[in-house]
Amino acid sequence: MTDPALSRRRVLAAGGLGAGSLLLSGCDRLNASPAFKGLLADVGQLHMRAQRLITGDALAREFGEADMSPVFRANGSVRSDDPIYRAHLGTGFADWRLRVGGLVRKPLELSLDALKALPQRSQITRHDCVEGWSAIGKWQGPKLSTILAAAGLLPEARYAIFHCADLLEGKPYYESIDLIDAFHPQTILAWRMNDAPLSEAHGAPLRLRVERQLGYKQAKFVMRIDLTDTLSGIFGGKGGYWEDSRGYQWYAGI
Ligand SMILES: Nc1nc2c(c(=O)[nH]1)N[C@H]1C(S)=C(S)[C@@H](COP(=O)(O)O)O[C@H]1N2
Ligand SMILES: [Mo]
Repeated sequence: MTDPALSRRRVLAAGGLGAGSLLLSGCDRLNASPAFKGLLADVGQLHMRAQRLITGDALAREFGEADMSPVFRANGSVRSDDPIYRAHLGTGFADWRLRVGGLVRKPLELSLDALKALPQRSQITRHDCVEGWSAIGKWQGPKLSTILAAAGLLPEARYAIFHCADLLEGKPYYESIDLIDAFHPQTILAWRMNDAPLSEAHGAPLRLRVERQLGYKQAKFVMRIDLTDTLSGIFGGKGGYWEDSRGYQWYAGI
């Protein structure tokens, strides 16, 4: 119902706010009432929640410095025996490059310095491993969205695949996320953890932090990011090392 005359008649029938000025002052009075303000706030919350459900933009909870775990254990691979990786580790990753390719307009090769020079995000979040432990840590690095924007996605791009330097039980570790999580504001490529450069055990020089997902999605030792239109044909086709080998859930939302 958008007929102004009709809605005006309804207003009049409902209690007699007549002229424009009266309507205004009526609104002012309403606005001043605490109950009405509360109602507006509730509607705002509801709208935000609904919108985030639709856009997938809900943020993972962030914590304060005081909440950081005194010990953040390292899990899965805590080193890579790949000779090229070991050589890069030995030289402080000075000549190492993160490669970004696949369904992009402009493939990139980014040095650690280049990644550090991009706008940074820092976040204190809780890491939840399916093996039954959690830890709160601080992560810093450029947003993945910044890097993907620089590479320019081709229209067919659907997934970002993270190729890692380590093998688990002889097989390369890898992970993947869709573009909603890839462009999520808390999805970063962390080179810094708890105010220090990432250690080897935690995935030096670079790891994924995708904060609304379980521990196994947080790919360590990330060497290459490939944009694809499908997960099939990549290793076991289920989108990740654990997904392929143990049938772990691909989305792995917390
Ligand atoms: N490349 C690689 N990434 C990985 C793993 C791994 O074995 N290799 N293990 C995963 C699992 S199961 C967890 S819980 C976290 C552990 O991260 P942390 O060592 O920093 O605690 O890394 C994830 N990312
Ligand atoms: Mo894990």
